[in-house]
Amino acid sequence: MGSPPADDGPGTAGRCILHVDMDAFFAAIELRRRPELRGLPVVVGGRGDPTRRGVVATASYEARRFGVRSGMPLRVAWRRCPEAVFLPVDFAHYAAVSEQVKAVLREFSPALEDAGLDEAFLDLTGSARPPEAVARAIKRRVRERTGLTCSIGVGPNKLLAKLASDMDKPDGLTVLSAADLERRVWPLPVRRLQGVGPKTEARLETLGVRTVGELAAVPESELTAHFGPAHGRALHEAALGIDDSPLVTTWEPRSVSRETTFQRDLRERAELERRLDALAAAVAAHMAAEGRVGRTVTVKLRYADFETHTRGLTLPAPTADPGVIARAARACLDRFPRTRPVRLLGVRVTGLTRQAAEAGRSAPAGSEPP
Ligand code: DCP
Ligand code: CA
Repeated sequence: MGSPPADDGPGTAGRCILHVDMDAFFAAIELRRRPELRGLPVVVGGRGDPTRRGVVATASYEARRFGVRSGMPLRVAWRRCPEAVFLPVDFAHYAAVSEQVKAVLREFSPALEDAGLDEAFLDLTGSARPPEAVARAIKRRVRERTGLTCSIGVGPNKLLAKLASDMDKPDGLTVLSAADLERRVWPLPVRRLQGVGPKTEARLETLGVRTVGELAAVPESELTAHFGPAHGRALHEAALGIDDSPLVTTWEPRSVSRETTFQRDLRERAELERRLDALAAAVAAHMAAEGRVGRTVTVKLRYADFETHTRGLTLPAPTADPGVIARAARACLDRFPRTRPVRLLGVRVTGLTRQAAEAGRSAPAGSEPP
């Protein structure tokens, strides 16, 4: 007890977790479609009318300077910052943008914990690239695709990664290892730890504990006496930067494929193309039903003598369009030497990501398969 955890920071054998947190999320989205409001205090909440009931969902950093905070009644925000621009909450729009952001994150790691509309954890353990480089690439791609900034924290667990993402907002990138605990985490107020709400904060204050470092100095037995065994232990471990909790990931398929073995071996190009189109259509329909798009189309071909080959093609952009997938599959088919009869044909799409709801809605209607 009490001994600091071994340094299992990024780059060594330990876990490598990223926490991605969008900056002033709802407000940043509103500013994207109302650029004339940039630089002004903007408050997003309720119906956007501070004379009516409702609370602040979020505020631009300019409005926060006046003391406007999430959860505050709009009326109070109005009193603190009368010149603020008040906007209504457009939840459906934010959810669509959130999907776009998550789709970008899934391109970097399939091990993703969706932690809310505007944040997620990513597991990069074992990644060959340094986590800082991946984090910079994520920030760049999120900005390219959505025009929004995020702050990223890198750490050996979820606890430290989440603390890190909040250390350099907005547009920040912070790496925390267990070795940084004393210098960078212990000065923080206990409230910043996950699992410390207003009630726990108040009870810790009666014990003379306000900072994480002060919490770390309290014997575990004292914490369990006050908070019970589970919560006491969790507080003790959090203060020491210990967190073994796994990411709660949702399972994501990596590919969608269909293949057919023919009743009789096929030779004719036209017949092969017809079969290929049908397979491409089935794959595309499955992807569309699952809300997924993919980038790489691969065709598998087995000759009558069982010799099997594949040819693949990566598209410029992910798609679930049956026409695009069928054309890519035909282009792959053209690259097989067609000398022998064929007994099996397959189409697979990999590089799957979730289709951003917004992109889906604004996309032109899918072209018909040829
Ligand atoms: N939100 C809300 N009501 C709250 C808190 C938050 O509706 N009481 C919404 C609005 C936020 C989003 O959730 O935009 C994310 O909340 P955060 O607390 O992460 O705050 P922001 O993303 O707005 O700002 P920050 O840059 O500090 O992360
Ligand atoms: Ca946020």
